[in-house]
Order: sequence, then C-alpha cells, then structure tokens
Amino acid sequence: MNDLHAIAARLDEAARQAVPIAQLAPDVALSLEEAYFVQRASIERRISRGERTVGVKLGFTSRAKMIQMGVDSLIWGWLTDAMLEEDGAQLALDRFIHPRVEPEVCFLTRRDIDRPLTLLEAAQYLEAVAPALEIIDSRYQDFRFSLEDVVADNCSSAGLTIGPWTRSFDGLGNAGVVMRVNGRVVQTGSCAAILGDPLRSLVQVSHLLSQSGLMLPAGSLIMAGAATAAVSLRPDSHVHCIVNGIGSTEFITHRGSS
Ligand code: OOG
Ligand code: MG
Repeated sequence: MNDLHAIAARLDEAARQAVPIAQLAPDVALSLEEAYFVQRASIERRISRGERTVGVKLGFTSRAKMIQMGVDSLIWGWLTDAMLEEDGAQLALDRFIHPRVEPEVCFLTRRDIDRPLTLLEAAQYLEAVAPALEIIDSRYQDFRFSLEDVVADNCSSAGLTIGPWTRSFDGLGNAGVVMRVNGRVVQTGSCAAILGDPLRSLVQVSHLLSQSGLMLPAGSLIMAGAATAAVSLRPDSHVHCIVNGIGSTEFITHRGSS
C-alpha cells in the first residue's frame, strides 16, 4: 500500500523548499487514480496554508509537449492564487528548481462548468481569453517523470502570467504564437497545436471534471496547455509571448531571492 498522504507531503515540501526529489516510478508505482488523489492532497496542504484555487490547467494537449516529455495522455491539475504573477512581473528564480516556460492561452469562465460540454457550446461558457505564459517546474530530479508521477506533482504547475483579456474568440483556433527570450525567437507555433483548437481544452476540462464529480465555478481560469515545447528559464531573461490577434504577455527573470 502506498502512503498517498506521505507522497503528497514530500512533493509539497519539494516545491516549498525548491529541492527536487527522486522520481517515484518505478519504485513507487501509483495508479492514475492514486496520482490524482496525491495531487488533490498536495493542493489541500496549500489550501490549509491559505492558498486558494483559481482554476485548472491542462497538460500535454499538444504533440510538441507529449514528444518533449515522452508521455501520451492529457492530464490536468490545479492553479492557485499563489501561482499568479502580474503581467510584466520581475521574477526571482531562487524559488524554483529548474523552471521552464511555455506559451499558452488562458480562458476565464462565465458560467459554472458542471456537466460535459460539446465544442459547439464551449464558447458560451467563456467570458474572455488571454495570452499566457506558464512556468512549469517539476519537483522530480532532472525533470523526468512517468505520467502518474507528473499528475501527482500537480502537472509541474509553478507560475503563470496572463496578458490582457479579450472577448474576441475569432481566429483563436489557428492564431500564430511566438515566444521570445531577450528578443530572440525561441518557439513558434499555432494555437491549432492545442487539440486542433484551444476551445477543445475547455471541452476536455468539462469532461474530466464531470468524471471526477467536480464543478468549476464561474470566474475560474483554464490554462489550455502549451502550444509548443517548453524552454528552460535562465536569470536576466525577458520572456515575451505573442498570440496573434489576441495579445501578448511577458515577464523578466532575475537571480535574486523572492
Ligand atoms: C507537465 C506539464 C505539461 C502543458 O502545457 O503541456 C503542461 C510538464 O511538462 O512538466 O503544462
Ligand atoms: Mg502548460
């Protein structure tokens, strides 16, 4: 029997101290169900310290990410208020282990999501969409994990910036994405890389929540998943992401303490 609460505590501490732990698999083989239990238990620890969930994120919604990380299924995790950074923020890197950044879009929901949605009705559940940058930081050594390991680790969630919200969803399905670091283009892609259309992320979230017997309240954030592979974050970097027709978001990293 795996002690799921003990695993949640180890992962939570690893994140708090910014010190990695050994990968769980193959020594500790969690089922996917157990992995989501660990994820929930680690979020409960954050909530008991005063953090608040603000929405959910999807992972591995693009081929580029699946190939980069060697996994082949979609996963989901929780976003808390402590992960939200101001657009344009200056971020100290010492609170992370080996952070990476990836370009995404973020949705703001307009209605409770309490049942499985179809693609046709998805847009009616949205208030707005914004360009986003996600900082992921696996709590496992060398950023290596099995699918169950990364689920237990709340899908490597660590931080995000969100650009200005817009209500124009036209063109989102195939909007071009460019991520720059210090002016140099490091990733290019299209929102079509996200399940063929990022709106499908909303559909997937609705199905995943309903399978778990959960409801997402109106006013929640949904990170659709990265459109391209992630890039390692270094100090003194200006990271900028533009999503054509939607907008841009950015942040600056520094070595110092937070
Ligand atoms: C897991 C998180 C994946 C995405 O957008 O695909 C993810 C990881 O790559 O460490 O956030
Ligand atoms: Mg992501």
